[in-house]
Amino acid sequence: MASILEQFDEFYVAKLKDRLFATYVNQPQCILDANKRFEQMIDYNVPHGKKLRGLCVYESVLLLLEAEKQNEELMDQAKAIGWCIEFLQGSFLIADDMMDNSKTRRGRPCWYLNENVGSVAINDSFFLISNVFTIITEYLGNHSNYSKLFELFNETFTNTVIGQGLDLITPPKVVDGVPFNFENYTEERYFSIVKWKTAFYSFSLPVQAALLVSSIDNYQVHQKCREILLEMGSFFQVQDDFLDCYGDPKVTGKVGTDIEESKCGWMVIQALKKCNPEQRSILEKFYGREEQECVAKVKEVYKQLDLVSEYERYERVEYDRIISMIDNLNFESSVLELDKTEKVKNVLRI
Ligand code: DMA
Ligand code: MG
Ligand code: MG
Ligand code: MG
Repeated sequence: MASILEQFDEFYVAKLKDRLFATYVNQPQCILDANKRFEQMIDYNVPHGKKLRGLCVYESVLLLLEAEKQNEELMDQAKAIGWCIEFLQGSFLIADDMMDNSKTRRGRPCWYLNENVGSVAINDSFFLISNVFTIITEYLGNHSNYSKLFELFNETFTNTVIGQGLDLITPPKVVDGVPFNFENYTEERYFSIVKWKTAFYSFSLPVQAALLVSSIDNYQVHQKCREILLEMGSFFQVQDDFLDCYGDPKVTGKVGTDIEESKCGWMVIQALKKCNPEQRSILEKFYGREEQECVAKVKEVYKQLDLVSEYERYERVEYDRIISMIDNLNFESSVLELDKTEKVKNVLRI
């Protein structure tokens, strides 16, 4: 029996791609040529990640649905929705790398840095997001939660754009000789940024989508799950920010740019909380600058403040807190039966 990942990949290769481009077969040659290029673009940007979000949908539906309900059509729908999240993610990453001035992604050059791509990548990002809605309609047009799924994706898309907007407008302009203005760099703002730019689409979306595919659409269930999932999502982005500074690019597949790009990230927020006036003035002098000597000065302050231990402490405390939120989750029996509740909890523990 193929693994869950193999089944998920097989669906992309054997079914999804053909269906996406099938509607264009009778179009003029130039449209077919344009689509050939889009196909290559999709292959570069969509299927090469860890696919955690997409797999989470498929795996969750496998856990939630009784075996006798797991027919081919419904399981294809679960995989299709999983791939929708991978398309959404691909779309955001293309744009994110351009906006963050990143160089590598998933161990290869960022898409916009490839030959003959450049700003065409903006349109490629639009193409990927438009495919999300095409796939939902193609595969789930007859599903009883079709419109709820459509709304969920649309809402999540909007929330992520808002989060990315906040991430991008928070850094002040860096001016030579003028101290960096950290006025807006509060923990409160930080957690708003990560909730909106990451937690909705990376955590809340996959599980809520899986619930809807499995015909669980009760508002209370969705709300309570969302609350926990948003906490997980923030935890995940704190980890991403930590790895931006301390991760091994061979493992993460990307080289961090948060210091150079003046990001309101977890590391600098902790540094600002712990630093003395001297250390603060070093941060004000060197944060947000391209030169590697400047980046090194900032990292030196992080080291003095022992932010690695700070991170490890955060990780431990948050992990326990989230696990106990899941353990304490319960619903009235009129909302969700006990065995279903246990299944939902197992989904949250994936
Ligand atoms: C990622 O934030 C958020 C989205 C919506 C892609 P980020 O720029 O920290 O991500 P990465 O570190 O992967 O570039
Ligand atoms: Mg980025
Ligand atoms: Mg970014
Ligand atoms: Mg990052």
